[in-house]
Amino acid sequence: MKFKLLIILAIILNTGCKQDTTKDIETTKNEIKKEWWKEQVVYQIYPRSFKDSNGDGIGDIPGIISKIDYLDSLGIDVVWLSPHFDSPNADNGYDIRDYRKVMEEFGTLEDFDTLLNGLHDRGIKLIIDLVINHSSDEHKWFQESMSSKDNPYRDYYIWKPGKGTNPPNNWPSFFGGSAWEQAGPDGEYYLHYFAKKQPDLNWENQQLREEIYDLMRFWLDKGVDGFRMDVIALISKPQNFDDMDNEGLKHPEYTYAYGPRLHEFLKDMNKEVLSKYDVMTVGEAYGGNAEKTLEITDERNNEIDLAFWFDAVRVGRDNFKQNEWTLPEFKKLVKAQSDVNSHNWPTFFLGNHDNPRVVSKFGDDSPEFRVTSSKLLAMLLLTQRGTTFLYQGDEIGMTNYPFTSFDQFDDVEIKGNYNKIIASGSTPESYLADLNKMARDHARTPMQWSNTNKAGFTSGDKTWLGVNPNYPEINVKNNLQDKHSIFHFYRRLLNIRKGNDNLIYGDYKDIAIDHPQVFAYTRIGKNKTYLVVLNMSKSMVDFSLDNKFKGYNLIINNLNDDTTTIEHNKLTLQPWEARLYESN
Ligand code: TEU
Ligand code: CA
Repeated sequence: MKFKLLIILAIILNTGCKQDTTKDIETTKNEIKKEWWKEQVVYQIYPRSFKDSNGDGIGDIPGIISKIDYLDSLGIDVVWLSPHFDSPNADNGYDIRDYRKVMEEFGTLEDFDTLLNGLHDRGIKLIIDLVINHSSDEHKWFQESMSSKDNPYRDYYIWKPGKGTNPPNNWPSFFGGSAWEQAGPDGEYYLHYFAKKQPDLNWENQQLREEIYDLMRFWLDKGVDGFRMDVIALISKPQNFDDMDNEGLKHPEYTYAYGPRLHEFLKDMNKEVLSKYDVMTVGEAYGGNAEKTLEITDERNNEIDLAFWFDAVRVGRDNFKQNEWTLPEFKKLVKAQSDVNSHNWPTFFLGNHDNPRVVSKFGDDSPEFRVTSSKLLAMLLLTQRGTTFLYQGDEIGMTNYPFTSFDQFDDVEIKGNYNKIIASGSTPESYLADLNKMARDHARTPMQWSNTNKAGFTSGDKTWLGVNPNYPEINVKNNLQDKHSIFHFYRRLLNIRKGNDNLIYGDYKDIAIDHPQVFAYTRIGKNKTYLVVLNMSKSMVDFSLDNKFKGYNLIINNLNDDTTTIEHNKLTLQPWEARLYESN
């Protein structure tokens, strides 16, 4: 009897021990400080393309207001509004003429307040786009600055004399041609990293910095919940203004970004402005490497909260070419940005207004797999570690636009770089083929609301950029009606994520990083582990799991409403199948 008891005791102790070892491996490695902005899912609106309220073919703020209930029903937490400020639209609002005025085509300041209050009433926050690396050349500061060398605003921008009949140096603009343009009565050149109509502001000038702090306070005092900061890593300019060598010219962003005073400027902005409000900031950290990006978001440095890294989103991209890429390559980039130390908090996104549609890049937009792969991408997006950014239209699986000629594009970047790209050996046909993979305009076509005229985007008969011809099938109305739609899948996942500390703060561990078709990872929370298994291919795959996942429950998948428990360690995954399991 005694002996039997001992054996039973030994068995109990033994299993107990075993469980403990697994637990040991699976406890979170870092104590992460909880912050509201770490827990958000942000929905990006490109106002020009979201919803037109007055039939002029251009989206506007009253249009967005009419869709607040839609956003609320999706279940997102924050709206990021791409620039809504007064602008001559050389770059669709990323060229601001007056930082305190609303773009006339978009509405009025009253409309903005109505939008802000409408969102707040439903518990949705609003962050706005802060474009402070450059302004419009039509901004009054620039008009003054250009007027004479002695004007008090002269130093708000960066002016240099030319070298003979040439610009001050060989720096290129991202949007084609030299980064210098001659202007004003005395023949000097001003610096513009982007279009000629986007002169770079001179952050070396203390008074300019104060002006920017003031305009930030203007919007913060209205109650906005933070900023997305456009090309923030570019604001401090390298001061030597030396010519770039050939290597430098291939990727000028590495010369332009992370200038000598960037940290100083960001710390000062934080101290003077941001620290006085409970807001979130996310910087577009284009042009740096991991180490540099981590420095601006390290919480011990008091600069900005979050940054967008582009390595994963732009996998396979080389300037204007989208090359082939492999899944392990992508997974390694995701790991690098998701698995950062406890002093930083990552962001996760798969697309935005500068990149192609996510299903066309990362999924399969063929009729056979568009819905399934869009849902898989929804699961990838909403189970990652980091503040999450969802771009408008991805929640209904909008695809790239089938461009057949150059006059269908609007983008200043495409037009500006045409000559350079043809001169470098591309033919118009090959450039068009490249653009069909990566152009910014894919993400900017009007949101597809219904199967009626112009996809229900406008009541008029024209739109500022063409509507994708697939709108009769791909639209919000269809998605809302069908409970198995992409929209409803997003909604269910958003609901699983909301307030779920295990999923939000859990450690990230890729469990099959070299697998060529399957993206599989765990999110190890304090008292629950999630297992995500994604077949990112159009063939069936057998995938083996470690025994420790036995007993995990399938809580949502993208093929049917089944829920099951893992009994065998071998899963058979259908093409583009996505599964989310939970430990018990
Ligand atoms: O983007 C900066 C940026 O990284 C891109 O312009 C990039 O150079 C390009 O997309 C490569 O294809 C921000 C905004 O997001 C973008 O819309 C603006 O055009 C740009 O800044 C200038 O404000
Ligand atoms: Ca309009």
